[in-house]
Amino acid sequence: MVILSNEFIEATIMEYMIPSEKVAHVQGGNSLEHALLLLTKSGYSSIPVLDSKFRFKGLIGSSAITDSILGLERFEFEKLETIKVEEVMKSTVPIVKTDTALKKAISLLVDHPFLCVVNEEEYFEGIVTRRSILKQLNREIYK
Ligand code: 4BW
Repeated sequence: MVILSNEFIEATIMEYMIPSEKVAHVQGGNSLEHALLLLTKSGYSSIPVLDSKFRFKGLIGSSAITDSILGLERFEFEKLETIKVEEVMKSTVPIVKTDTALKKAISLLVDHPFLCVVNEEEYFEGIVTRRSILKQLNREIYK
């Protein structure tokens, strides 16, 4: 039987967070063309949307973008530069605070590939990904 250490179970998400400066993101006022370029270049399927003050606003993903330009018979690519990210982004997503317990984050990560972390003033601090948690869990299992 694998017994997880208290250190792991009682940790807060801060220890596993990818800091904001390393997270690819867009602003709500950016065009879908800009967002799609960033998503394609970064290789990520979904990234956070922030406002000009670095407050978290939602998530934008490549499938939401392609869906928004899907016409009756073709993709209307010319629309990419006229539609703004804030019109298409998903804003009802779970967010966690910097002091959220790891246990809570793990249960949310069952349904979401990553969680956005905000501080008390709602400013974006970074993300916690499935990978960062599974990496540590893997270490716990084999130590
Ligand atoms: O470009 C990549 N670099 C690395 N190192 N891994 C990647 C990359 N693209 C995908 N991956 C891997 C990761 O293991 O595929 C998984 C799923 O990617 P996703 O969801 O569908 O684009 C990645 O799993 P993860 O690290 O647990 O990340 C979960 C999700 O978190 C990603 C993406 O939506 C988001 N994400 C991760 N790091 C990010 C990020 N978004 C913006 N900036 C980052 N630095």
